[in-house]
Amino acid sequence: MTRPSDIGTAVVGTGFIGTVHVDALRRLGVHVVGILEDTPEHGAARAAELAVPRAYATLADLLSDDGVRVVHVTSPNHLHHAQVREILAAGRHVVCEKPLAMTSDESAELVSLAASTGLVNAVNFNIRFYPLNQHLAAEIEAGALGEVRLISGHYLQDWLALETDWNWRLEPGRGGALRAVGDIGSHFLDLVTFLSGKRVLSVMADLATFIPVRREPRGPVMTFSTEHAGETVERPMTTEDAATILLRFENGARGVVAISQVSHGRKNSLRYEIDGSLAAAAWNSEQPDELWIGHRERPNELLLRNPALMNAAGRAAAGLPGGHVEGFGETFPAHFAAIYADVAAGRPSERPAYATFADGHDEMLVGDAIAESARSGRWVDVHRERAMPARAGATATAATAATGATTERPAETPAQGGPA
Ligand code: SOE
Repeated sequence: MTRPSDIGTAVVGTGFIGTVHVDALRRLGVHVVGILEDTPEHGAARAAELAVPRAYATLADLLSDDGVRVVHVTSPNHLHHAQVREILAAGRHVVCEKPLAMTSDESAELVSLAASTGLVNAVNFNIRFYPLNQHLAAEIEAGALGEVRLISGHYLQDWLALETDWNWRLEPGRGGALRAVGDIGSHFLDLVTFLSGKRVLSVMADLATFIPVRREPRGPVMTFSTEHAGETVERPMTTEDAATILLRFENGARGVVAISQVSHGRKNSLRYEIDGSLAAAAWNSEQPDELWIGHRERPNELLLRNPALMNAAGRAAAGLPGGHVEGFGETFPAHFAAIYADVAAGRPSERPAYATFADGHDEMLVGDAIAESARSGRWVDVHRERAMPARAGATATAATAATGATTERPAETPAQGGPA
């Protein structure tokens, strides 16, 4: 029986999120054998700071290490496609930060490659793995809310609210043509699709660039950095600071979401409300241990994350007893535990609870529709007619065969009592 400590893993990129990956892997007991950075010197410095045994000079150097079975890709978005393709070709399982690629053509190729290898492939939509989101997804699948009718919410941040705020995501050549939508809108859309089990069929989107010229500082800047000292250079912006999007889901449900990285005071605020025919549920990522349950004919409820009151899916993602608040950092070990169970088995499970490349590709297709709608000012359907192989091991329905994406969840034991 393979245990996490038997699995050697390497991490590409050690910025804000890459460091979170390293920490989470260590909490699981996975052996982080090395890291790769943009230069050997930077890699050596970061390996020393993170107490990681090796700093590789190149990706080829990393892949020549037989002790590496899994590679986590947390480099800037424009590097994902080429790096993931090389990693799969070298027979390694891969966890890639979102968005999976820069374009849906790139992500389609990665889905096909992953399916042909049978390797475990995941996209880091970690927000699925707050315990109450895992719990709610299983409750909705068991019918606790009835038929999902309306999904509303937002994902708001303020770390790019000043014209002097800078990050590689502001450069389309490194972050992609969609910035706020690609970076955090993708989290919201993946999450509500996972929770509801319904995919987005069409969108009506409006994008806004409120800061048309920003001031790029000389030298590197970390994500969420607030240092603005030194000389800067004016840079015209072509990507969106914010988006307002109407959604239609495959069961007829409707949705509306606001996405923004210029909303003062909202540090990392994802909120959703899911209104069903029998009940409703709402959640706030800045108070992640609380799930609001709405009722018409009895008092509303507030479920505090508590393994004793959650279903099997919620319990599996929880690491601490009720009252010991779990947050953003804990979603990574919960997420990776699900992925590494498949790594230990040597292949993807039937219907993973984590987002696979097929799910990451589906988000790219939704992004294409959002960009097209913003250009045309019209409703645009998500174009899933592209023939995609069913994912290795996945039970692809007719709908998912088109993209290989599925929103079905692992079969759950019936809800273990307690509120939805
Ligand atoms: C920046 O918007 C960022 O780090 C995203 O890239 C992450 O995916 C999100 O979880 C937090 O904010």
